[in-house]
Amino acid sequence: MLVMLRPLLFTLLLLLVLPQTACQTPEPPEPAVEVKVYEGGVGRVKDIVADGHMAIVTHDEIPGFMLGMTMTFGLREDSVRGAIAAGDSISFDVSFDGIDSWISRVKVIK
Ligand SMILES: [Cu+2]
Repeated sequence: MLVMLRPLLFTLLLLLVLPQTACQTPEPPEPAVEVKVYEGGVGRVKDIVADGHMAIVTHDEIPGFMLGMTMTFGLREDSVRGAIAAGDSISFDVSFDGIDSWISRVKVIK
């Protein structure tokens, strides 16, 4: 009798298990990257590089973020890319996501 029931039991077992594996919820998405924005950047554009997508800027201390230095910032916004050129003195905000930094709210001040 048990031998005859085996295929039936196997089928019942499959029916119990299959829907659970088929309907597994997907992995939760990566946690959103936290972007911090530091205001009050002031500096001078030395060069525009990377086909207009980055600027080399000599900047004063950015409060709470970094000391004065010359470094490269991303230009992620079209409006920023079109607004600055080598030699411009600028004020700006810096966004930092833990890996990349880019500038926004850029104003040419001289
Ligand atoms: Cu810097």
